[in-house]
Amino acid sequence: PDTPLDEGEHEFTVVERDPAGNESRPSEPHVVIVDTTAPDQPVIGEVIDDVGLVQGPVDNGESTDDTTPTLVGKGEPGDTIVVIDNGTPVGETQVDEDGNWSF
Ligand SMILES: [Ca+2]
Repeated sequence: PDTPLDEGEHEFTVVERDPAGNESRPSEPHVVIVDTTAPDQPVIGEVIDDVGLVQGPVDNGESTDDTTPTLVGKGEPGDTIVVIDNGTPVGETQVDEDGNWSF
């Protein structure tokens, strides 16, 4: 399109016209959803330690002996959560249909 599409759902169809001016029936629709809005700022709900004598949630700034703690939180279903450790991405996980994610 010459004009950028608005945010939201766009149902495209096409019609073919020959040099004599005969037009086909319209094509089956093809729906495209334009989404240029960033998700809300996410929150790390909890970090869980499941190793050793002391287990359970690890508070912000607290120590743990679990070298593979589990991070959990909420998000928009279908979105991807990118986990970043000291500025370096270390993995990704999907937000499930109930809005929960875990890594
Ligand atoms: Ca522990």
